Amino acid sequence: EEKITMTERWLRKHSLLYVGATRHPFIRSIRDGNIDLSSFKTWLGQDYIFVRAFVPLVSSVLTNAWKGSDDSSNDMEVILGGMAALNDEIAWFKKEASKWDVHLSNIVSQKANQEYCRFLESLMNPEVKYTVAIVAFWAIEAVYQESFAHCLEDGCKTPAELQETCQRWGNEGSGLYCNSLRKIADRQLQKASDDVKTKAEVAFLRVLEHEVDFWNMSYGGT
Ligand code: HMH
Repeated sequence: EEKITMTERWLRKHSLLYVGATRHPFIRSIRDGNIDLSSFKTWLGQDYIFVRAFVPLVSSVLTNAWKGSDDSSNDMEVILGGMAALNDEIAWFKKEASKWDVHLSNIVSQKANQEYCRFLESLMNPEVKYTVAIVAFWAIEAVYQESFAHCLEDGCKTPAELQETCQRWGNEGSGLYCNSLRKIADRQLQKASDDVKTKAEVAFLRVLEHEVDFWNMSYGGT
């Protein structure tokens, strides 16, 4: 009998939803070079709001790693690396927004974004186990990594002015970072109770659904 990890099992079981999140028409339109630039600007402004709400979640996961992980020094280093990248990302959003003439201070969070941010907040609840939060965290990062890596493959027609965006999430280092998060998630899942495993699988599915809604929101334009 083949031994597979829990995340691998879930990726196979929910592959339709996973592919829906990682190969969304928004991503396909970048890859095919026919993206509507107003969609891209919508995504840019909304994702800036999202990333700022993501920082407190990562901070909460970091605290839980320090308190409750079996390998807290490894986990803390990986998560802290993610925090550092987010610091960089916020600066990048500001620079990119000015390039596209998007005014970040005027942007209002749209419904799908508000709902995703509310979900992030729910993961910071003290009752939520480290295992559940780290699974969600991995899934959030993995969807972006895989989506944008898809726009960098040979033969893509990704517009030159969007290459940097795709590189930011789709680069090799970002892939290694996601693998580190996935290893932490699988290690935690291995010793988790059935109840925690179920909650983690639900959190994984919620992330995929929110990601699809987020792309839909951007794809639909302003
Ligand atoms: C909506 N999901 C969304 N935005 C992001 N920046 C990431 C994931 C990963 O960083």
